Amino acid sequence: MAKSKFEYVRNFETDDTCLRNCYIVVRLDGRNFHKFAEQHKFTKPNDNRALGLMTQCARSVMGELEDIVIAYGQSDEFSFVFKRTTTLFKRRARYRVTPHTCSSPVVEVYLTFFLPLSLLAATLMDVWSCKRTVSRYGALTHLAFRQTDECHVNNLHNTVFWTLVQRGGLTTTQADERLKGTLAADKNEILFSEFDINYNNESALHKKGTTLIWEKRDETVTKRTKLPNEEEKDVPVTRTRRRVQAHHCDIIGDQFWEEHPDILEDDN
Ligand code: DGT
Ligand code: MG
Ligand code: MG
Ligand code: MG
Ligand code: MG
Repeated sequence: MAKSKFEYVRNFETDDTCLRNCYIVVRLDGRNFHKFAEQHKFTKPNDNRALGLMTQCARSVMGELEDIVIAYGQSDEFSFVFKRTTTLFKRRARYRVTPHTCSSPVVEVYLTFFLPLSLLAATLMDVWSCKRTVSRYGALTHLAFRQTDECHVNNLHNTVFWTLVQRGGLTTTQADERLKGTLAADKNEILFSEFDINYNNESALHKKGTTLIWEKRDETVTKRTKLPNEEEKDVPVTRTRRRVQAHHCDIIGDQFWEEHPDILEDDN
C-alpha cells in the first residue's frame, strides 16, 4: 500500500503490544458516576436496577468477545480478563480510533459495554485504566483487590453510613463524624447493636459483587425426527453449551479457583 503523507505519525507511536503469554486486564469505571447516580435518583447505597444493567452490559461484552475468561464488577466498575493467548486486536493496549474502526480490546470493550446502555449512561462513563499485562498471580491479585478493598470495604462503610442516616435519623455530616476512625468490627457492631442488622446476612450481590464466567451446561431439547420406514417421533437431543454464568461469591480465597480450575491457567 502506498505510504500516505501522514505515515510519519507512526514514528511517534510507541510500541504498546502487550507481552505475549500474559493475561490482559481491562478495567472500566464510570466517570463521575456519583453525579449520574444522584441525577437518576439511585437508591442508596445500592441500586439493584443499576447493578443489573451493568451486569447485563458486561454479559453482552463477554458474548461478543469470547476471549474474556472472567469479568468482575461492583459499584460503577467492571474488570475484564482476556485469556493469555488472545490475539484480539494484535494485543495492542492503546487505541487508535478512526471514526469506524477501533483496534484494541480497551476500545472494543468500551464500545460494546456502552452501546447496550442508553446514550445517556454511555456518555457519562469512560475508560479508567487501560493496560495491565499480568501473570495468573497478577490477574488473581487484581480481582481480589477489587473485591476486598473496593467492594467489601466500601459496601460495609456505605451500609452503616446510610443506615445511620436513613434509619438513625443522622445528617450525613453527623454520620461521617460518627464513623470517623471506626474499623470493620466497630461498623459491624453499630449495625448489630443499634439496628439489629447482621452484616453477614446482607445481600451477596452487594457484599461480593458480580463475577461472570463461562460455564458448560448440558441442554436437552426434543427434536421431531423421522427415520426411513419409521413413524415420525420426538427424540431427546443433548448438547453442551457455553453460557455466561453470574456468581456473587468470594473470589479471594482458594475455593472458587479450585472449583473452576480452567479459568486462569497456571503460570509457566
Ligand atoms: P470517578 O470514578 O473518579 O470519575 O468518580 P465517581 O463519582 O465515578 O466515583 P467512584 O468510581 O470512586 O465511586 C462510584 C460512585 O458511584 C460512588 O460515589 C457511589 C456511586 N454509586 C455506584 N453504585 C451506586 C448505587 O448503586 N447507588 C448509589 N446511590 N450510588 C452508587
Ligand atoms: Mg467512577
Ligand atoms: Mg474515584
Ligand atoms: Mg468506581
Ligand atoms: Mg460455578
